Amino acid sequence: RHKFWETQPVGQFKDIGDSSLPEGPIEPPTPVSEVKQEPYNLPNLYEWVTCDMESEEMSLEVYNLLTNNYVEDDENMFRFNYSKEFLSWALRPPGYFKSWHIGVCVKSSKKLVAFITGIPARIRVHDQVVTMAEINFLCVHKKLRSKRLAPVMIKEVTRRVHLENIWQAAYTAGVVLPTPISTCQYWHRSLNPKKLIDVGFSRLGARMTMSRTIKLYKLPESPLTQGFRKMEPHDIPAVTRLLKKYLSQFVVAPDFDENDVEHWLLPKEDVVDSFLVESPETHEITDFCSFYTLPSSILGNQNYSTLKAAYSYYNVSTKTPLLQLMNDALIMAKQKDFDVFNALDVMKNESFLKELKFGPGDGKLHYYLYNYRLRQALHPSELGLVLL
Ligand code: MYA
Ligand code: JJ1
Repeated sequence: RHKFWETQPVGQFKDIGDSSLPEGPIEPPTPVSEVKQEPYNLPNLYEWVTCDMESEEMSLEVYNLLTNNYVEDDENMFRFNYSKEFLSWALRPPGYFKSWHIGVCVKSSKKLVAFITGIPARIRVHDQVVTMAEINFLCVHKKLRSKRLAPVMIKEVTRRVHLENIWQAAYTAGVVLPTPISTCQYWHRSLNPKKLIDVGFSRLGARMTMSRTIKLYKLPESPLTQGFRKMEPHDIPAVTRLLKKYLSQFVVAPDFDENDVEHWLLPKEDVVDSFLVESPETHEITDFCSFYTLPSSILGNQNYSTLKAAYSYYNVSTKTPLLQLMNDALIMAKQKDFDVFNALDVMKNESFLKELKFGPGDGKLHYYLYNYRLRQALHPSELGLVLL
């Protein structure tokens, strides 16, 4: 059934439920000197290109490929439209490898037709911190689909990750592959219900009028929690401590240091927004919330071309109830003109989704590890990891 994935060191469907298999790496590392030195072969018309994401020209090519060919919903009404600034942020974290930004182009014209990326990350699984690659942005041009290009690209990124002496990876996908460590549900909170209905993102509920719907989703103009403010550079040490402690309760979570927090969580306009609660009395940082900006192109609507979506990222509550903190996050997203606020049922999110009027979407997100076996699949609430 999965001619490619059956050959890879990943959990296999036939092994589900076999608790005699040990947790941890599926195959051992080999000396880096034994890693294949030459790239895998591509069909003759194509060649590998290492994408320099610092070059304006190259990042525009990547942006255009993804804008026209990346992930769509099951009815092909919306397509993710990551911005150039977002891609530059997502692909250049501390310690990134340019060699992991891999393109395939047509030899004759140099046109970019496929892409896959990795970035380095330390991810804790139970009590083991493992250096991994996070694999994302796998994309093959619509005209080149089903030609088995994806397996070659996955093998090539694997080879280049191995060359850095890294032997595990984490990735997510909307499709079921061998085999998910967890399956999460997308939830959506309408901020601009009229537009969402007009573009077919949501429907008018039964026995609901447009004006009742608009009233249902109304939010205050500004956040309600005393001491709620935007995160600033001087907050990095306190946010790192808060987040480290909070993430320690999940089975799979990133192991963030101050450099990671600076990169991933310091606000970056139109890319990532982060807020915290500073106690008015003690000036302690007690709570934190964040979301990233990922618009979708609306395919074939007369009136609108983009849906502005915020995606829940890392949230920490120690003093402010999570429900109240996320209500303030919704207020900030509305203030910033987002149309919808999306979240997965990871971490503690289940505790606020229904009460804050999120509804389940038609999409699921499956989480995977490469060359690392878990004895059992995880409940989404055991996941402390959000990939972009
Ligand atoms: S998830 C986002 C994926 N991108 C999209 O959905 C964008 C729109 N779609 C496309 O561009 C194409 O349909 C893609 C497949 C490129 C997805 N992850 O070339 P093919 C398997 C893994 O004929 P195409 C993200 O970015 C499929 O089961 N495998 O197919 C994370 C089949 O294998 P098998 C996938 O449709 C990516 C084979 O590919 C996916 O032309 C993580 C068919 O190849 C998928 N999303 O192209 C990648 N979709 O026969 C893995 C299909 O066995 C990383 N397939 O069933 C693994 C870790 C590597 C590093 C390890 C380091 C140590
Ligand atoms: O956005 C998604 N679904 C929307 C739109 C559905 C359009 C028709 N298919 C949806 N809307 C309902 C919202 C409604 C609001 C009021 C309350 C009730 C709910 O359900 C879905 C997620 O649900 N998104 C996708 O399908 C996009 C792909 C998801 C897989 C992503 C793979 C990522 C790869 C990563 O690295």
